[in-house]
Amino acid sequence: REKGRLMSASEIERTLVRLAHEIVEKNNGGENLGLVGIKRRGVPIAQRLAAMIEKIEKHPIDTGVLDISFYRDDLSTSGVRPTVAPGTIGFDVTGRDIILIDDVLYTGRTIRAALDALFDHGRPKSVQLLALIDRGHRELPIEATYTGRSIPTSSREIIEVKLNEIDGQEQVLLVER
Ligand code: 3GP
Ligand code: 5GP
Ligand code: MG
Repeated sequence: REKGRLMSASEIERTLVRLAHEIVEKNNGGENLGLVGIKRRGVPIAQRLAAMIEKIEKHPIDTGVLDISFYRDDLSTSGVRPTVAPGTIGFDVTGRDIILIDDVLYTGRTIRAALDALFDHGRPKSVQLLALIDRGHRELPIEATYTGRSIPTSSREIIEVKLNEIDGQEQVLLVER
């Protein structure tokens, strides 16, 4: 059941522009940056931010993809963590300042698993975290370096992030399960 719209298309756009500038500011122009989007909706967010930073700073930004479903401790039924072949990121993360990017930050378990997966690919110089929405309810000591919006939610609520590249529409909705 829809309870309201949290962000419109133009609000998403303005928020991403602001986050792109924050990233550039915190990383001295971002020559050493690599952006890594977490499937699925972290990926278009990472690509859009990379395009914005490239426009601001006039140098290319490496962008990669992580699919962490095999690394989630609570999604593995056998109790044995499956091994995932490295190589999905597409550039060498060693020595780089990596920004992990997800649409919604919730318990933090996805990010813990993403750090595992990331370090299987190499040894970054630093790792920062960007979430378009922080909905609270953390179960691990993980916080975002860059946050689009902090939206306190109940555990029965879900944030629906709709992005053109995946959903053919652009908005963020608050929904009751
Ligand atoms: P995304 O992968 O495109 O970001 O986790 C799979 C999808 O389910 C996610 O999409 C996310 O948007 C959506 N989702 C919504 N609520 C939840 C939730 O509470 N937990 C998980 N794991 N996924 C959720
Ligand atoms: P975690 O609980 O590990 O922080 O989040 C699990 C995954 O589900 C992450 O990819 C996160 O983006 C997604 N997720 C968690 N809660 C929500 C939600 O309310 N809405 C959406 N769209 N994604 C969510
Ligand atoms: Mg997500």
